[in-house]
Formats: sequence, structure tokens, C-alpha cells
Amino acid sequence: MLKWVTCVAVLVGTALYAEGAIIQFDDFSSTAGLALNGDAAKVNTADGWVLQLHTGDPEMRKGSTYWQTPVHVGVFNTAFRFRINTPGIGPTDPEGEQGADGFVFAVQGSAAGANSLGEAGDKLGYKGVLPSVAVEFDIWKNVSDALNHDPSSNHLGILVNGVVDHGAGAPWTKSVATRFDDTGIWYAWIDYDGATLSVRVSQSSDRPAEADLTRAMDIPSILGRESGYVGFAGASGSGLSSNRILSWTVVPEPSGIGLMLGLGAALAIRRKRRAG
Ligand SMILES: [Ca+2]
Ligand SMILES: [Ca+2]
Repeated sequence: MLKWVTCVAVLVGTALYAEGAIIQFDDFSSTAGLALNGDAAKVNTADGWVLQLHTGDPEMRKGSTYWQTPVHVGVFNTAFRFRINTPGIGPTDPEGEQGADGFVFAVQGSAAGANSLGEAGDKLGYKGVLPSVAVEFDIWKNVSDALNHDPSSNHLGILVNGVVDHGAGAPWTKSVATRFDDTGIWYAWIDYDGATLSVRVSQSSDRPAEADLTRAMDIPSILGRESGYVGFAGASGSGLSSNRILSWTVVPEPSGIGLMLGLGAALAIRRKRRAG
């Protein structure tokens, strides 16, 4: 089983960065190499220096951050920790839950590049960003406005080309019983093997054996290129929250540097599982 920390290479914000190299932020005391857009900023919290996509108050805040150099996206693995705080005030959604709206991890090739930022509210700072693929962590059920076909007040979803409407039946979503905005730390793993995008979440650092959500997709074809900007976007609406990324690793493949530094073992496990 892969543990949370499998990467030993640190290569952040240097001229040495190449499309196949590793991105690793153990914290965000430095945001070198990242574009910070909208309300996104590094803030010092009880968790240390974190990347806050937007503040929890007032309404309709949004922010995004993307690595400034395109990353090879034919095959990649990314993992991050996050914490969503809600102030416990404001309206409730159809399930009686406060706090909105959530965030996405996105791979995108938009004209704005690393400075891309979509619409606020239920659009998660992602709507309008294309071409792209994203995994959403959605904490507000949008149903009454018939916009998004959200399956629940707390769900994962895999989105394409900046469209946040899941469509009838809400395909490629997965409701999660424990709320992402329970103020606890969450762990997420997103893996693309060239054919299927897989998402895992947990409140522990142990990577789950089974994926919570998968979607077959050809990411390079969607982007129209082999590389893309990787990062996060998040937003609040009339409901409030602050989405915070605590740490983040991206391992594009092939990564000769990562292999040399010992990533080979982790990748071998993944390949063995894929072949089995
Ligand atoms: Ca929503
Ligand atoms: Ca949704």
C-alpha cells in the first residue's frame, strides 16, 4: 500500500523544472512556481503555512492557483491534504447543511494558462476554464436552481471543460458520508494511468486500496496537447467556507529525476497492480 509520502524529491520553483519533474509542497511557506489568482494566498494557520484558495467571508469569494509550467499529463499521480473551514453561519442547502461551495483539482490548457480563474459560487472557480479536466470536492447541493444536478450535499465529481452541471442522474459523482467541511484534515489521491482517472479520499494518510470514483478519459485528447497546467480552484457563494490546501505533490510520468531519487519502487507497485 502506498503511503501518503512516497516522494523524496523536492524541486520547486527552480529553473531546473521540466515537464516530467516532480512538484512537491510539504507546506506553502514558499509559493515559488505557483500563480496565485483572485483571493488565493498563502496564510499561516495552526496547520502551518497553507494555500488558502479564498477567505471564508464575505460571500462570493473565489481563487485559484496553478503551477506556472505545463506538466506532462499523459500519465500522472497527484496527492494532497486539505481542510475546509466553515464559519457556521449563513443559509442551508436542501440537506440542511451550511458551508459552500467547495473546490476542484484541475488539469487545464486554457488560454489564460496558470492565471486562469472561473466563476464563483457553485461554479467553484472552475466554470469557463477549458479545455480541462477536474475533480470536484463539492460541499453544497445545487438542485433547486436545476443547474448542477448535484447528487448530495457532500460529493466528489469528475468534470470536463469547465462544466459543473453533472447532468441527469449525476454520472461520475460519488457522495461521501463524512463531510469534507467537518473542519478535519482530508487526504486525496488522484491518479491517471493514461486511460482512467481515479480518485481516492480518506481522513487518514493510508491510501485506500479501492478508488472512490473513476472515469475513463483521454486527457491529452481533451486538452489537445500532452501537457497542461495543474492546480486548484475554489469558491464560496451565499454559503461560506475557506478551502485550504495543506500540502501537495504531483508526479508526472515519465520522470527520470523521480526514478533516480527512488520513486521507482512506488511506480513499480502501481504498474504491478495495473498489470494484475
Ligand atoms: Ca454544489
Ligand atoms: Ca457538484
